[in-house]
Amino acid sequence: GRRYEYIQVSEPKPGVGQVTLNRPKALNALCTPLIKELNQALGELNASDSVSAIILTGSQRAFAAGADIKEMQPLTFSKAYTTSFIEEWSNLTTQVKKPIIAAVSGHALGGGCELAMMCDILYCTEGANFGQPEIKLGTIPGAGGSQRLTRAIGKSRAMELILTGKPFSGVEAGQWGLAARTFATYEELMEGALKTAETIAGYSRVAVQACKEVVNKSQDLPLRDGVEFERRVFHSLFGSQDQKIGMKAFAEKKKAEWTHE
Ligand code: CO8
Repeated sequence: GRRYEYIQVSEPKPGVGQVTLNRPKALNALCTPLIKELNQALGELNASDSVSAIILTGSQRAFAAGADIKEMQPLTFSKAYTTSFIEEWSNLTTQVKKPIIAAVSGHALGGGCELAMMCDILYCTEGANFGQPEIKLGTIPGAGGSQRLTRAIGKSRAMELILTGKPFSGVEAGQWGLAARTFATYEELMEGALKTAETIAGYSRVAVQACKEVVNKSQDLPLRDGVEFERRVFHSLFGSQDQKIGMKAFAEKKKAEWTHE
């Protein structure tokens, strides 16, 4: 919409919200005002009663070419430390309870790669250009890249990529399991992301939020605790209307009409 300078927000299908990074002159480099707008838009989509799933995307040429290097260049340690530089990036993973699908085409470098990895499902084009090139700038990944890339593709590969700064392709992202699916073209990518978002939006919002919560717990908890956490949440869903509605619809061979309660 008109309210934003660096992003666009839309609802391409019922139940689906989309945020499109829109700073083409800098290949969607993630300056602080862009991150502020992104957080605001995601907060609103999260609170919206009409949205169940979210797509986060950039342009065909760039998902995002990283944090804004020109903004960071003069930054000092004391300034970064006292202002908790980039801490608000984590809002994306903590405040948004609805699933976010990253649709990545073109460059996803540095903070752009990290932003994509913060999302719940990552789709990309085969030609997408991922990488953690911070080492070339005399620094390191700062928005979770060293942790999320390593968990996603294993230590040896992540170490090699982060230490050399070498980019990797969408094909490799798919082969290594960083991307859930890859697509030959940009159009197919956007269509695929929309289809998946619509599928998710067709389910009970209560169950969808619980799915996201329990899967994410697997990243933080040991298996035993994770399985126990899952069971507790599973038990709690017997308190939802939608569990009754879903199972009744199955028994009666009808389509469930979710109340999201
Ligand atoms: N920051 C600021 N401006 C950028 C960035 C960036 N990350 N990337 C591209 N731009 C700008 C260029 O400066 C250029 O602007 P101008 O026209 O005014 O010179 C414009 O975008 C177009 O870029 P290019 O002309 O370079 O386009 P090419 O097609 O020739 O090259 C590349 C595309 C390969 C993507 C190239 O632009 C590039 O290498 N960009 C930098 C990639 C990079 O190093 N990213 C990592 C940044 S560090 C980081 O993300 C640290 C994360 C820490 C946590 C998050 C903190 C917020």
